Formats: sequence, structure tokens, C-alpha cells
Amino acid sequence: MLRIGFLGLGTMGTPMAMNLLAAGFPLVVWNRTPIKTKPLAERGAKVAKGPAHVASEVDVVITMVSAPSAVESVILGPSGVLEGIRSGAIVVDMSTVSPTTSRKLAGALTTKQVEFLDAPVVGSRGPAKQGTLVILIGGLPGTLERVRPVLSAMGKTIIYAGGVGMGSALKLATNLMLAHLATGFAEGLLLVQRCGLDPRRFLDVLAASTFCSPWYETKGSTMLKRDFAAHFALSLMRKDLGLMNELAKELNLPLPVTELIERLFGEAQSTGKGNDDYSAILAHLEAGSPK
Ligand code: NA7
Repeated sequence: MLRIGFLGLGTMGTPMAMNLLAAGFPLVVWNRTPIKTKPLAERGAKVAKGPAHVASEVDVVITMVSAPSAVESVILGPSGVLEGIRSGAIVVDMSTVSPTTSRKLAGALTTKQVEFLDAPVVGSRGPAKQGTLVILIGGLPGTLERVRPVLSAMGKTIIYAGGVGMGSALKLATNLMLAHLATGFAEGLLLVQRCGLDPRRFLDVLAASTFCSPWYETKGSTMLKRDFAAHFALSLMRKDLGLMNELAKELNLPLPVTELIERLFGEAQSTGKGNDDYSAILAHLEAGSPK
């Protein structure tokens, strides 16, 4: 059985690593804040001293950290994965980063004959726990086949996007939709409430019409209750909006609405909502709309 190393035990990484243990994979873990390794260690994972140490002991290294700078530091930085990894190993980065970052990592790892996949996920804390994430892949199809059983322990659907960077590009496009959806729903909800309507009727209409999505029943319902406990932090969505707009600029593609939404998320973050769920964009819009 492949030996797996897992770096980054945050909201997403911990349940994903738990599912690897549950599937029987021998697991070595590391996290920048060491205390977060405890639940994994209690279930049999080995805790390593750092990313290079993890990489020296496994066949597949998985990274699940917050942002491009974090994954670059974990893989390319001092005592990083690149220092310890053996040729023939595979690195799978499941963080949401830019396609440029994915290509940079793949290029650096090639110097050690290490294959790379960008494999960001769609789905937040719940699907990570249930092992039902949707995993988007950039890289060689042969590399994907080597790690498919590993990915299948964490996700229900694996979508092959293309070469290195394409998984990251597809993920950014998907999160673009999510940011638009949350912002649009929030504005619609405020309008409905200001008109004196019962907001549940708004959900009823959405559920009965062509753009029905389970998102409205899950996220829409928690937004109605103003429950903004983080499943996917607003600060991370703000980071992704920045990556989308950066990518669009590289492609000379105007995304005017996404630019505006990035600004709104930036304002929400600067007023202290960064650690709330991304759906707290509703609270930000509400605060700016006095009666
Ligand atoms: P979290 O819960 O914020 O976790 C982020 C993880 O990234 C956590 O383990 C952090 O370690 C780690 N991190 C952040 N910066 C660094 C640096 N510089 N070096 C090493 N490790 C770092 O995020 P989620 O689990 O919700 O999301 C993970 C990814 O999936 C992200 O790309 C999302 O956009 C999608 P810490 O515990 O703070 O020491």
C-alpha cells in the first residue's frame, strides 16, 4: 500500500487525512502548528519533524495549505518537501492556488524526478468529513492513475481537467461561481426582507425553479439564520477572488463583476469577518444598508 505524507491539517486537511487513515493508508503528518497533529497521532499517524522529513518517508506527499505562499514555503522552502523527497515519488497539491504556482511547483519537482498533480477540491468541511469532495486534476493522466485509490478515499468524484495548472484554473472558475452565488443570494435576500416578505418564500422559489441547487437549502438556510460559523473562511474566498482576478489579468480577460466582488470581500475582511464563513458577505452587505 502507498505510504502517504499529509502536510496542512486545517479545516479541510484534518478530515481528509482522517479518511486516509480510515482507508488503511500508512500516514505521516506535519502541520506548522504542531498541536493540530494530535487527533491524527491518536489514530495511528506518525508525526514528522517537518516537510522534508515527511517527504523522505513516503511515496505520495499531499499538501493542503492556505495559499500560494504557504505551499511554496512547504514544498520549496528551507527543510521543505523538495529537500527530502525521493525520485519516483508523487506530490499532490490539493490547496487552491493559481495555475502559475502549480506549474512552478511541478517544474521544481521535475528536477528530482518527482511527478506532480494539482488537485484542488470542491466542497468544504462537511464533504471533507464525509469523503465526498469533488477533486479536480491537473497533470499527467498516468500520475492520476497511480494515486487514484488515494484520492478516492477523500472524494466521490474525480474530474481530469488537463495538464499541470488546469485543475487550479478549473477550481478558480468554480469558486468564482460560488462567490457570485453567495453575493447574489445575499443581495436578493436583503431585497426580499426589505420588501417585508418571508425569506423562506425566497428559498421556496429557488428550490422550485430551474436554477435549483442544494446550495440554497444548506448555505441559504444558514444565511437566513445568520449562522456564519466557518466551513470555508471568508479570508480564503477573498484570497481566491484575488487569484481569479490575477489570472484574468494574465489572460487579458476583463471580469468586472468579479473585481467588484473581490472589493466587497476585501472590505468584509477588513471589518473583522475574515474568520467567519464566506457567506458572512451577507452580514457585510447588511451592515452597509441601514434602514
Ligand atoms: P485552514 O483551516 O485555514 O488551514 C490552513 C492550513 O494551512 C493550516 O494547516 C495552516 O497551518 C497551513 N498554513 C498556512 N500558512 C502556512 C505556511 N506559511 N506554512 C505552512 N503551513 C501553513 O484552511 P482550509 O483547511 O479551510 O483550506 C485549505 C485549502 O483548501 C485552501 O487553499 C482553501 O482555499 C481550500 P497552521 O495550522 O495555521 O499552522
